[in-house]
Amino acid sequence: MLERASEALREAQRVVVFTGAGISAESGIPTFRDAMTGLWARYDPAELATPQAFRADPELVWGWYEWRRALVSRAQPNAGHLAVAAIEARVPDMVVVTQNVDDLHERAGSSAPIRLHGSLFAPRCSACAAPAPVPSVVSTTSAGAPAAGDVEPVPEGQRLAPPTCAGCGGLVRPGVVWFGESLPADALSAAVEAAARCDLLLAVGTSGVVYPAAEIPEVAARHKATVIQVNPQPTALDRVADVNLRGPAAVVLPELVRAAWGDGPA
Ligand code: BV8
Repeated sequence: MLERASEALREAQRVVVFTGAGISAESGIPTFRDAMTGLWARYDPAELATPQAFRADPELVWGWYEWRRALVSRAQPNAGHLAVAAIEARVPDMVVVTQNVDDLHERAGSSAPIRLHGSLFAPRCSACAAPAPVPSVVSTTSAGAPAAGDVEPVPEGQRLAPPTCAGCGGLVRPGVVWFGESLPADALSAAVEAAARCDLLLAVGTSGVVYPAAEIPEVAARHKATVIQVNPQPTALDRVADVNLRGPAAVVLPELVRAAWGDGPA
């Protein structure tokens, strides 16, 4: 399997790497469906990641996203993210399409991932949509405000009042795509176009259940690209994958890069 996958990767001229929450799991970021650890266990993420939830209880939803942003800010990219950047360094025509809202691909060296579901680091006004500053610190600790730029851990389940827009006074919301919201049209069309023209798509760490993002590997398969999946578990994408590499991204992706080009990611 690894031999066939590495040969296809080495021969590929146009590559798309399509990632989900699983690629960040080994950085300590819970995947979307197990993100509800601890106090958050009593909420269904699909309920919390909605405009309705934010309207009903903005402090609960803002607290959840700030907890996740603090977690990401204190995490490091893992060998899986680094291997994706290593592939980008070897395949000139390569596009990263991510469903994730963390910034670990960028921090690993991927230049400009297509972000289908937005980012934890691009808050905006929920009323006038003006971009809002990322809070420099999350002032939740009673031990005085940490130095600017330090992101204190946010206790799980902590309600936090969202900031208000400097322009119109509206509530600031996370810059992510919630369930029931349309994906950014330019990002989605760029991702579909990249999938339609690639000759290899690597699907990493996604359950393939959230649409329309989950269509991306299907578009590649329809256009006769080789689809390789990296995931320790079976997923909805098994039916479109030509090769299933069963294992964690931080182990399998560096192995794949070494097998394809003889040396590990820098
Ligand atoms: C929309 C941002 C139009 C927020 C997220 C059919 C067609 C179209 C839409 C729908 C449809 N049916 C239902 C819908 C609606 C809905 C949807 O798809 N629902 C699903 C649940 C059925 N889709 C939408 O609402 C989308 N919008 O359709 O707009 C519209 C407009 C108006 C009115 C109606 C419709 C918007 C969807 C975007 C939602 N936002 N994220 C946030 O992050 O809080 S989605 C969220 O789930 C994540 O961001 C992630 O992108 C997504 C998928 O999760 P995964 O990344 O796959 O993560 P998951 O936990 O599921 O799986 C992790 C995988 O990793 C597992 O397989 C595991 O085995 C693996 N793994 C674990 N460890 C490792 C690993 N892999 C490798 N290595 C490891 N170490």
